Amino acid sequence: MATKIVKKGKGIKLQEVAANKLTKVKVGLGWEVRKGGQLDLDASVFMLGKDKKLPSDEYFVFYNNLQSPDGMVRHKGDNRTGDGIGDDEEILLNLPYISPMVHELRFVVSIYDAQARRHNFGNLEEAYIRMIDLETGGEILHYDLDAEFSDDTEVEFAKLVRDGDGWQFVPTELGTKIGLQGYVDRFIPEL
Ligand SMILES: [Ca+2]
Ligand SMILES: [Ca+2]
Repeated sequence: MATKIVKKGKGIKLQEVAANKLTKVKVGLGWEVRKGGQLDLDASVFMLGKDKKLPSDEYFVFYNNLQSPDGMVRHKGDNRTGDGIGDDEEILLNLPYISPMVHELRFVVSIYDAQARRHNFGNLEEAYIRMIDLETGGEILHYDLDAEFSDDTEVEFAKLVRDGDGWQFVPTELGTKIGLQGYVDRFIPEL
């Protein structure tokens, strides 16, 4: 049975998060591979307009595009091995200054080339995705990926939706097997 992994008691409470007070946020992704294995996890952010599509390719922040056009979403660089403890990949967000054309942020963690390599989160010794409110230092979300999403190859783990002057925080925990490209296809506007 799946464990409940949103840690409500830790850091700031989810109710407080809902009060649209988030400003600076960090996404942290950490993983450890079983001995002899190799697995590359990637954290990404899709910045969507009112139509729930990317205004342009540059609003997809990932390992090949480390900064959004407004500079307010910054990926600190691809990590391909997960070696070492703590966050192996980090994305920093400065919410109040995100371009007004962006109405929603979708957060996805994926396994690189998972289908060809027949990988899923269950192949990992330990893997987590977390979000931290940098103003308080508190964790607002923490998913144990190998335990909760062992059969999946990606998880859309949270979204932030523009709400008045702030952003509504919604943990989503949607496990999928469509690949990161599947998300790109979903969010690219139809010609
Ligand atoms: Ca990576
Ligand atoms: Ca690690």
